[in-house]
Parts: sequence; structure tokens; C-alpha cells
Amino acid sequence: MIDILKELEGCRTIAISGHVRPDGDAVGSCAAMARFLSKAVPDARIDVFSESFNHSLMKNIPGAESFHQEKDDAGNYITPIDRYDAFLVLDCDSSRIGGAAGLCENAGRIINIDHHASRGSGRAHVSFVVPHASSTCELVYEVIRAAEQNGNSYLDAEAAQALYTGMVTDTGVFRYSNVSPRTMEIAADLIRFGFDFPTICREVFFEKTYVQQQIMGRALLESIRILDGQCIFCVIEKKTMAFYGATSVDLEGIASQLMLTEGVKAAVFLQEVEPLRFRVSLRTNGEVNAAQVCAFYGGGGHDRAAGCTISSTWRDAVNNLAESIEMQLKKTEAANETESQS
Ligand SMILES: [Mn+2]
Repeated sequence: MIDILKELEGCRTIAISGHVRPDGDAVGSCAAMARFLSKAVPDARIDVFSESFNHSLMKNIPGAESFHQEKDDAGNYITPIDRYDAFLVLDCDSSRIGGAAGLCENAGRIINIDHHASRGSGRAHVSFVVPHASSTCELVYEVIRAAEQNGNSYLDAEAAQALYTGMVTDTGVFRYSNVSPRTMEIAADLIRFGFDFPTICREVFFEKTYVQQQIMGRALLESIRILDGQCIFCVIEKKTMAFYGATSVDLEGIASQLMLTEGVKAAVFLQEVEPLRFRVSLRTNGEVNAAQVCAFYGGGGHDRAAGCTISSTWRDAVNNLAESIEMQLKKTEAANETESQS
């Protein structure tokens, strides 16, 4: 735990930034931190720098509308002052803050709060990094509550809503294995502030555009099971994208939805990006190492979610991927048998 107010003692200018391509946790933690500091350090100037993010986050995270988003031609944020006494890096390390990197490097001190296990080469004078925490918002909550030990109350409905939105994002609405009893205790404390949490869950996590729904339906309708139903795949061609007016962003979530098919251990989603070139999303149940399968094609990712790009016909791509998947399934099966024999 860090004593944030002690770390910021004497600081009159404070900058805050999350990672590039910001998600709900990055935006929520920055907004809540800015709101808290504006109460706890009322004399200080506080600026948040962020890349643009989607409309549902802007709508549901109070304070997000006042983030500085404008950049100069060199890709650096246009900033009201050149040098900050302190720079807070949230939900990543300082190597992933894009156009705020220069400002951060220039700052009097760098404070880092994050929950990522794999981190880059970022720099910080003070760090509060807890890899098993569900979200950075969970950690910002702890920091704020710890700062209230001086008898003041800083957390309010706006900050609570921002933190809740970030937690919803990173836990898949409290479904993922990163949820701990503490996560639920914090969520319980936050909803006491009385914001409209069902709407947040709906708009931030579940809601899709009509185009997204249509292309999802099309993908599910045309999906095919192979390897005795252990693997499912689906291809969306460019002409289909054009028919629905869909872009790559609209395909998010299709691979995960395919993976929810009963009996399926690996789901392969292929998007045609140009003729004879496919972007592959692979989801698995852990029996197949997704990152390993994709690494062969120059891609990568996590154990259960990875991606790569393959240049061939989609039939060849599926055949080759299915072969690697089948090999891994057999290996896992053999390992399980040895284990049950011993
Ligand atoms: Mn996060």
C-alpha cells in the first residue's frame, strides 16, 4: 500500500495517464484518481491525459469528458504546462502511455499503480503493483480509502461510479477468475453510493450495435464444428463485412462467443483482411495452448486467447490450425492418462 497524499506532499501540479487504447479500467482509474485528488489536494492543478475511448465509457465515467486528448503533429499531448511535479501512471507502466511519455519523463516524480503481471521497462519512483488484483480500479479504491485514515472522506458517488465501471470491464462483470472476495467487498461498498449500476453493466459490457449483432449472428449461423465437436471455426469474408457495413471493431467478441459452445475446447475465428490473408483469433479452454499454436504463425497472446495472421486460403488455414490443435489435445490427453495411472 502507498500513502498517496504523503507521496504527493508539496506537489502543486499533478498529471495522470493510463495506457494507450484505453479500456474501462484505465479510464475509470484515471477519472477516480483525478476526482479524489481534486478534493484531497484542492490547491493542486490536476490534468489527465488519454487517447480517445468509446462512447459508452465517456457516458458512464464521470470526469472522463475533461481528459486532455489533443495531440500535436509529433504525437505528444498538447499540455497546459510543460513540467509536472508528479506524474501518476495507472493500469500500465510508463512504457505504455504513448504521447504522455515525454511529460512523464520530465516530471518531478513518477508514481505507478497497476495490476498487470507482464510489464514493460517503465520507470517509477514509487510503485503499487499487485498482479492478483482484479483491476487497477480496485487498487485505486484501496489507495483512496487508506488516504481517508486522516478523518476526511474523499470517495463520492462520481468516483465510486468510475471505479465500478473499471472493475466491471476487467472482471467481465465479476465473472473472471481474477475476482476475489475483496473485489466483491469493494463492489458492495461502491454501489452504496447509489449510481445506476445495471445500466453501466449493460452499456459498458453487454450492449452491441445492430451491425455487431448481425455479424455475430451470421458468424454463429455459419460456424462449423470439427475434431468431433472439440473445435469450432468460422470465417467472415470481406464481402460479408461490406454487406453489413462492418469494420474490424465490430467483430470483437465473436471468438469468445464461439468458445461458449458446449463441448468445444478450441474456437477459431478468421477474418479476411485482404484476398488470401486472414486475421485469426483463437480461444481455448486451457487444454490447448493458444499462444503456442499462434506463435507458429508469428502471432502470440495468452494461454487461452491468442491471435495471428495467416496468408493462404481459409481452408488451408483451418486445416493447419486444426492439426496443431489436435496435436495439443492428444498431448494433453496422454499427459492426463499418465497422471491417472501413476
Ligand atoms: Mn486493468
